[in-house]
Amino acid sequence: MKRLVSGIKPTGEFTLGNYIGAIKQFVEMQKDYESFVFVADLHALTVYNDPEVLRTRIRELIGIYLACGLDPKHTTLFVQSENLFHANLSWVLECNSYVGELSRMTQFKDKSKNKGNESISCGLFTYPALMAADILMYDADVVPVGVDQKQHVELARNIAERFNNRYGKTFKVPDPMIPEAGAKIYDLQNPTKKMSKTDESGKGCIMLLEDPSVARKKIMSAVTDSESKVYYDKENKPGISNLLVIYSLLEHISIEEATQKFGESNYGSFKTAVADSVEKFLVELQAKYNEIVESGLIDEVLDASNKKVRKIAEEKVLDVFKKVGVGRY
Ligand code: AQP
Repeated sequence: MKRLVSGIKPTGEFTLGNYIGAIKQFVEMQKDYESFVFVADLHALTVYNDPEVLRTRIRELIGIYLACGLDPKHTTLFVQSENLFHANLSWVLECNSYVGELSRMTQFKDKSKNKGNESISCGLFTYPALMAADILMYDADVVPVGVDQKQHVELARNIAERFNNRYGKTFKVPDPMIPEAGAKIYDLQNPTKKMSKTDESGKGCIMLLEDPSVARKKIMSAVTDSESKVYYDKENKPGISNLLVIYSLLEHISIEEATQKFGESNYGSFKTAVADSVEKFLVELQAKYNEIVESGLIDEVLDASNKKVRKIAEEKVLDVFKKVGVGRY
């Protein structure tokens, strides 16, 4: 069975963008792939996070993964930092990456924009090497990610090929997998910008654990355009197109079907339908989440998976250490 590896950073309240762009894919693929899905907590350290809040978010994300339908029978869920080998492999891969290629990462350029060098952490610059370690550690065949992370998976491929050429075949070269629809969900107030969990105002983001009635209001006040016809046109109607994508994915229909359904509707009734759909999704998700939190399942799942991922990772890191010549192996 082919392997799938992916993760999410616990850097803020998890969004509908994280669900549609990432978790939904993991759930749909878990029966066909041996899946490893983790909480990328070491990645969260690239910017300052309050330690108590970070600890809370780590558990929250495991609860969300389970509530969204990741099944421990098919998916190994784990916390990245609890497998100490990720940081070891990351260092070796960092030493096999170049400043030039890391400087070309658009996420780094975006996240460091308007900040001086004295306030950008070195980790923000080098974290794609850690991401490569997360992926290459488990010999991933596919890495499902939103479109914004595709460049990092391509970098992981380059690092794997370079390492294999230098030291002999060690890593599988992974493929990124981008969902066809909904690869990027946009901010409801600024539909040309990605819906992001570290957005300061939060008005344009649907949070997975927020009060569903608040989420409803956010949909109702989403920015649209002055025309009054519902159809998909990402360039000229980014707000309506974003809502169509959200609706179609939550209702499991195509964008064409959603467009047909609302082609004659005004924006008010279209938004009401999207708000109903989002509200229903959140109510059901949160009910499952609360049940999971109370059941103690989170620790049970993590304790069981830790042994498995550490064993795989130790073997890989020792092989790498041997090949590069460090230690007494
Ligand atoms: N708006 C989005 N649309 C589609 N996919 C998204 N993802 C995140 N936001 C959207 C996908 O979720 C996965 C995990 O991402 P992450 O949280 O580890 O990092 P990120 O992409 O940087 O997410 P955020 O929300 O923007 O977080 P911050 O603000 O902390 O950087 C990835 O597959 C991502 O594509």
